[in-house]
Amino acid sequence: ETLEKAKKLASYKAVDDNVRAGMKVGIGSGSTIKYAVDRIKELGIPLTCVPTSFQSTQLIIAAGLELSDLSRTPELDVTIDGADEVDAQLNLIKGGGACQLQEKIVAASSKKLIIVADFSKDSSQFGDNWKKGIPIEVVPMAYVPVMIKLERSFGLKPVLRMAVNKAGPVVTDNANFVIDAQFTSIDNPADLATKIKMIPGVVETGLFINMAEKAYFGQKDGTVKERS
Ligand code: DER
Repeated sequence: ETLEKAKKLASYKAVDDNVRAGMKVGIGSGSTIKYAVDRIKELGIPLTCVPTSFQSTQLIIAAGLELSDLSRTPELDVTIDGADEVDAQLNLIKGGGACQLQEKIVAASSKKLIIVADFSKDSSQFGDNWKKGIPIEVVPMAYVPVMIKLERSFGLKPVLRMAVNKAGPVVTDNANFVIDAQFTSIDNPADLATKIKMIPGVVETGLFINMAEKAYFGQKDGTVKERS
């Protein structure tokens, strides 16, 4: 349907523009990245892939691509990943799929971070489209004090992310919890990202500031809008 077609359009264009034989490629997580892996498989080019989650690992294996990790492949040519929202400055909110910790580590180990998304992720400011707050990965024993600080110090509205197909909270691939911190507007995302990261117990935030090189947004009319 429309969204899926838009995800596919963005992913195919991004892979064709940015992935070449012999590259070391970080593979993101979520539903959009699936199409990028499909395109890489279709092209049949030899390359080494590093995952960003159990889901990403499964995508790489299912596509018959060469699977590596950051211990063996610490410097990547490009990482392709999805996002929950992209602002006018190419800052990202990620973590809708609770994979932001490994995604940020892999993205930071890459020369380029390329974002693939449908039109619904294309915002000028955070909060224009994404209403679920900033995903924050926390150590389970600290989640209540972290929620208190998020509320008192930054006026955020923190909610512990509960699982759907499992009783209790979502547990990430790194055995942590996720807090979704709802906001009305974020004046200085870089500043907020740093301050949240400094709260004891916070492992990583879904604010990817000044990291992405280019974003591809699939459109309803079959075109792809690019922002860099
Ligand atoms: O969890 C994540 O960070 C995902 O990359 C998310 O931001 C995008 O997932 P989607 O492609 O399914 O929207």
